[in-house]
Amino acid sequence: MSATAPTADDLQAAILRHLTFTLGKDAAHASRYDWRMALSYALRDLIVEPWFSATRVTYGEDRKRVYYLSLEFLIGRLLEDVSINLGLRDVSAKALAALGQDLGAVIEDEPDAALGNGGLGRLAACFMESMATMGVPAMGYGIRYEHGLFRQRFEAGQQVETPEDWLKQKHPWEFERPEVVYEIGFKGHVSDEGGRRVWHPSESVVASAHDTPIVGWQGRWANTLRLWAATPTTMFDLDRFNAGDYAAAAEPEALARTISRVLYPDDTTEAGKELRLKQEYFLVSSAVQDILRRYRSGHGDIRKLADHVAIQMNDTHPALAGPELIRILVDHDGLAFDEAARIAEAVLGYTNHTLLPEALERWTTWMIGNVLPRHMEIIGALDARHAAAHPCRPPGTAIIENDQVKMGELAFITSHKVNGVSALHTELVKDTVFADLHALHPGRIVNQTNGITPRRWLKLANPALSALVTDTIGDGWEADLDRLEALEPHLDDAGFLDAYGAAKRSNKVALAAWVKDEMGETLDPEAIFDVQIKRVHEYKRQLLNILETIGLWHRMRAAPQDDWVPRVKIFGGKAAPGYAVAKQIIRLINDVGRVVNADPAIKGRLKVLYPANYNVSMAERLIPASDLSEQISTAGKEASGTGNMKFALNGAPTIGTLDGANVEIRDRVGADNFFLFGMTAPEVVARRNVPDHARQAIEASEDLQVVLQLLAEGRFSPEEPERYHGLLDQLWNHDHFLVASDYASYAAAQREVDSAWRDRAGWLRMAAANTARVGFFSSDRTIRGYMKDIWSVKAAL
Ligand code: 26W
Repeated sequence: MSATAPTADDLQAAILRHLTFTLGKDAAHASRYDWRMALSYALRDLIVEPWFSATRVTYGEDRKRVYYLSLEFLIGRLLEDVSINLGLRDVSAKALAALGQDLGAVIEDEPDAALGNGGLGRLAACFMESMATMGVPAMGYGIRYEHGLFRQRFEAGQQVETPEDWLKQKHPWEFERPEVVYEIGFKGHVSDEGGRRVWHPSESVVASAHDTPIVGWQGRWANTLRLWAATPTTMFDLDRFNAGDYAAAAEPEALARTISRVLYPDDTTEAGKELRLKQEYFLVSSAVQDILRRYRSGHGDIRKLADHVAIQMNDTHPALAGPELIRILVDHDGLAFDEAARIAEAVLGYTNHTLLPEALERWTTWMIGNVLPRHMEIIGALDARHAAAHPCRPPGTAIIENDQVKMGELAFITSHKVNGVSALHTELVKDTVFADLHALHPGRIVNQTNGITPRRWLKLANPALSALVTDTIGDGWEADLDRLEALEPHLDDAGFLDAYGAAKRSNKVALAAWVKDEMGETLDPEAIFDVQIKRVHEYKRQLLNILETIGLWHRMRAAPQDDWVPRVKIFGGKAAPGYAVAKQIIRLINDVGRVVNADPAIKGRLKVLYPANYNVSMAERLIPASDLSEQISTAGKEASGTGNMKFALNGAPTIGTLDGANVEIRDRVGADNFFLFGMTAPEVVARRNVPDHARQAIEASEDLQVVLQLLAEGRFSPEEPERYHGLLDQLWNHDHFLVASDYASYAAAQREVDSAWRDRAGWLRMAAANTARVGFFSSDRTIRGYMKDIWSVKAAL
């Protein structure tokens, strides 16, 4: 950022200039939207210089670049994040105040850019911010969905989805790039011409670029997030229009735009829909064409591509990048197939984010053969090449099996490095889903434990705690999170712990005020704010949480005179629209909340809340006000989790299983600062083989039997007593995610939480120890790992 940071007066002038000349609004008639846009443009102006200089340095020093390909970037809001990274949050507040505006209200006016489902998409957003903060020459490639993840509201406790439309208002953070366009072909046929294979697509759309600068901490560098929008090759069919067939005239455009119209809301089950495949290829082809155009503009020898380009595939969704790169190198550059495949392997890296079988993408050879005939040929050739190189490879390692193209195997075989996202997950990737390929390619699988950006998830979300940290250990931790260790000596300082508790309490009071406004419920800030926020899925076991809550409610009613520790249970999360069981679980939580929250017998000592439409902005509001972090997935199922890191950083100890990154969090914060329960991953596998494991567990637990009986008799759905009989049947007779078998251990851990809470100083020390010891989980550290182990890239700062 320019030498002298702008003063509040400078910024005020810039805001007024944009209000007047960019928005054409008189301050006297400006709306909150206008003020937000004016401030956004004023701050955006200050990003341009570090953005341009980053590009100049990268070109000037011919630096190797990282290209991060992802179908999802769960960015959230940008205004406050940009103001903080430019060090201008307070200056912005002053400038707006001088203009009679409140920064908080202006910030709230910005819609979330909800271009993702959950963990995978948010990780991509944290990575982009970390790479900009560290000065890594990088570019993110994604799709500019017109509609992000659906809006969630509840009708009688049931999730109802409505289209999200973040672009109904202008998006101030992007620059349109009408000159950056690529034609993307689909379908058609492949012919032989002069010994070369030539693809003749029968359909095509145009990908046009929209660039959003992502500025890093202290505004020293900014990278580009390039999002592609689909537009028609032919805008408008005039003949049909003149013939009065207006709909038909507009059809080409409508059809083309369909490709970037909406984000697929599934986060674990592959849709298998042609449109999804087209979205994946649309992203991959526009990105690879853009990467090669940029490379060729400064380099002659395409064989040296891997020295200058690293491409990371965020799960299998961009796995067509390999075949697309090889297509261009063979069909356009005339390279031999084997050489093209070697270049692709040296360029590509693949990150696996899940072991769930239903999430591993498999496209039928028919579907790929139909939509991408030339790529199907190349995939076949890649498989043959791999078979030739490994004659005794087990059949499961093949890319094509049973008329299906396994995108995991394709991504693995076309990459020089494959990584898992936590230590446990990476071991499970080696031992299960890619065990045979691991044996064939030892050393290809590496671990890169996930991380989160401390700028958004502490500095922005929790100013009270951030100020205390800076007061205690000085600043600098924002870009070097290991410095939090300097808090260690203060863990036994009563004054520090009081201040720590005061910061947490101020966040809880603020949240209670918001809940009062939004939901009309009164919260006791002295209660434990016990929070489970994430996508709703059976493996994440929101069901276990609500069943234990019913048990607690029942015991409170049975002994209202007892000195119960007050508890506020907060749930947040969306279910994929087609995921019926997850929707039933949401409905159950709301049904239980309706009964518990209105129950005078427990005198408000237990509340169950489910604020609708959980998203990045809501996470920023809930996490700083949380006391307990629910990370209770069936061991072996949550690849990493990143919410777990955000809670620990903000002083909410974890109640959790040894799953994903929980294992590493517990190792670092210490076993006595973590409420562990449940089976380990190997125990889960063993327990599954016990016939009737659920029935046995239920019969062994009085508490659980009482809970299930209340459900069976419709205690929370008097208007439809049998409403949860399906869920109960699942539990008694399947319970694939071992809710029943882990129930007693979970309930016992919750009682440990209650007794720990009674020791105020002890709890505060535990919370502060979490903050002090999770510096490792900064996404800056994660990116350093990728740079060293996968991309061989140096930072420019
Ligand atoms: C094809 C449909 C689909 C869409 C998204 C399948 C799978 C996904 C993602 C891989 C699901 C996801 O978000 N996985 C989460 O990734 C996080 C970042 O690595 C991890 O922290 C979570 O544990 C993992 O569930």
